[in-house]
Amino acid sequence: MTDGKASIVGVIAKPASPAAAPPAAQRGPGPVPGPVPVPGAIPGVVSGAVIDTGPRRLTGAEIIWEALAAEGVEVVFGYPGGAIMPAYDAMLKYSDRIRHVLVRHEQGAAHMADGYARASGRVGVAIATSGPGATNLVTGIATAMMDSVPVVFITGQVSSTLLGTDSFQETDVTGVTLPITKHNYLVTSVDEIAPTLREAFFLAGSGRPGPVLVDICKDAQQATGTWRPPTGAPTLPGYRPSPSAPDELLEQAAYLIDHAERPLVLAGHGIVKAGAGDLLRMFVEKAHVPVASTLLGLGGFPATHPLALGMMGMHGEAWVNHAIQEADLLIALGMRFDDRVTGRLASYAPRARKIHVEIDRSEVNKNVKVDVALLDDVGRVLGVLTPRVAARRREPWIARIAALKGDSAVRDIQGLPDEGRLYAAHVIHDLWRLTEGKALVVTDVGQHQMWEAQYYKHDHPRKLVTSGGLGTMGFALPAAIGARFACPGDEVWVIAGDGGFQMTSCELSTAAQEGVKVNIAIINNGYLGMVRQWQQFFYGGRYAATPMRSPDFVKLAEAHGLSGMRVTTRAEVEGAVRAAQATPGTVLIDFRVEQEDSVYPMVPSGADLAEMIRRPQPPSPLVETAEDP
Ligand SMILES: Cc1cc2nc3c(=O)[nH]c(=O)nc-3n(C[C@H](O)[C@H](O)[C@H](O)COP(=O)(O)OP(=O)(O)OC[C@H]3O[C@@H](n4cnc5c(N)ncnc54)[C@H](O)[C@@H]3O)c2cc1C
Ligand SMILES: Cc1ncc(C[n+]2csc(CCOP(=O)(O)OP(=O)(O)O)c2C)c(N)n1
Ligand SMILES: [Mg+2]
Repeated sequence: MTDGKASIVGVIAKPASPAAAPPAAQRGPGPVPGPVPVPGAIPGVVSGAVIDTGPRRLTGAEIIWEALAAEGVEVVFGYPGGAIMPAYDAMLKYSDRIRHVLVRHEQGAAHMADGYARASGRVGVAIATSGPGATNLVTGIATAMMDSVPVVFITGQVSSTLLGTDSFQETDVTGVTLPITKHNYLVTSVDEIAPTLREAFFLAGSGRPGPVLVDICKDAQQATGTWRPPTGAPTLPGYRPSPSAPDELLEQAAYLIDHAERPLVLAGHGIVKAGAGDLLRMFVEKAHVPVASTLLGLGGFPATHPLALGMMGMHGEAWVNHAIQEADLLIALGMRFDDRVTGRLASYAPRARKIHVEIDRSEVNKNVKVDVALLDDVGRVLGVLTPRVAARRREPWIARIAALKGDSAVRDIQGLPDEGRLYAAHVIHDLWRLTEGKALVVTDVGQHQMWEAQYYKHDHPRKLVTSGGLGTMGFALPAAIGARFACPGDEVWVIAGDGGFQMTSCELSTAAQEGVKVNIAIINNGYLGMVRQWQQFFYGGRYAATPMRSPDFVKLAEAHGLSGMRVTTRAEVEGAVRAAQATPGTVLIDFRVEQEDSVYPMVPSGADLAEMIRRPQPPSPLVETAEDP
């Protein structure tokens, strides 16, 4: 199983019901009024109708939309321009089948498609024109690539007759994106459009998911060809998206697990992607193995489960990092031993044998040498392993980890007296409490991202959307808009820094025009906080280019026709969050938090995992406590 759930069954035109929103083509530029959308349905899109199966003569531009509809696409995020104009013109005929969301910058389209894909498990779609439109997608493509997110990017290209002539808005976008896509295509003739898009969706969603770019020449869009609805999966010689681990290796893994006294599961993004959370729970409950999660694995295993330890790595829990260093067996499930996770490789988990379950051969033995590599889907492996491992208890090991927690549990500062100061940790803890841990949270990158990982306990998969591998500032707002389209019934919260939010704040306008409801918490510390923290710790406290002045975020929201609030004390947090929840449309809250707080613990880059910088004790009021109320 993978993220790719793109259906080959079509979503077909049938007359819109009177209750449905008007087709996108008829909408004016103003906000689209109306209720919060129904779960599982994109407003204005009629799904589940009967497919027209016969071949038809259509333009390449029309074939693009037929192909998208055949993949089950309900929403695309994009921005028009010359080389993609034929496709946009044809789109008007398909507006009751596929909703187009007009972004304010192509980077926003990429992140929206990415957020849609992460939240739904389906393939996201973003569209842009050639040249600057395509190059504006690049950061979003790289973001999706680093975190293995299935997105199909469609770009217009100059006519095939002009290729290589430096014609207007010509960029070699397949060349530019070669290293940051799972695969890419340049399409020069109308006959290639349908089979190429078919392959693109298959590649994006199968095996280790990832972004695929299809660059389509303008003359191919304008020419006429024959559209045939696709049947069956494409045949791609040499592409083996579903490897299968041999039985003897599975036996070896079961043996190592049965004979380990201090085993630890490292649960990664692959658990979320494979939808293997329940299988993981059955496995660890039987074998009695505690679970540490990567940032992208959070939610794959319920944070409130007794065997859940929390996040590992640079800003992970101290006891998790110590447990990794003391473990005698690591069972790495769908995670790639990122350097933020391992610290210094030479001293990483020195006492542990290692089992690595991984779908992509290139990840095996890349950073960490392992004893047993199971090249397979993690869900399938867990399904096979659980009946083979012994049911046993490991109380001494569990007790040892509890002792490691000891008085070092930094978390849960909410019991501290309200001294009138507002800490980011307070805000995020309160958000967790006030949303009952059920919100779909989309974070930006920086200190607030780490505090979210530490203080918002995710019990469900796909409810934390965050850029891990590339760490892309500006990700949160557009990704949240995309996630809201994927999960219209969810309460969506953006948690962003004052710096990163400004990188894509233009998408407030998209939220307003499209009538999208997301709540935005800006953790406003007046700094590029994470960089400031490094300057404080490692650069002698010299704050080079990190103090940051911001616009009045409340007025910014209001300028977009949205609601804004400002919170400066902890006493105001609950009222503001409740008001945001109750207010229709996107709401922004500017939380003015302590400016020079830091994220603890911290493993300095390249240090041993056990060498953590810990929160200084008084005078800081954030005292470490073992209490976890
Ligand atoms: C400021 C900042 C600080 C950070 N600090 C931390 C930190 O303290 N701790 C931390 O954990 N991260 C941290 N990160 C994130 C870190 O950089 C990585 O993105 C993250 O650790 C990667 O997690 P992962 O390996 O689970 O996911 P991915 O990078 O997505 O890797 C998933 C792996 O699973 C495999 N896979 C996918 N599907 C399947 C399947 N069906 N079956 C089997 N295998 C599959 C993939 O091939 C891939 O190798 C930080 C990021 C930022 C921006
Ligand atoms: C596009 C981009 N540029 C630069 C960085 C480097 N960087 C990482 S965190 C950070 C600071 C983020 O500041 P802010 O958004 O205010 O969040 P805070 O850390 O203060 O919570 C910077 C500049 C990045 N990750 N992404
Ligand atoms: Mg900041």
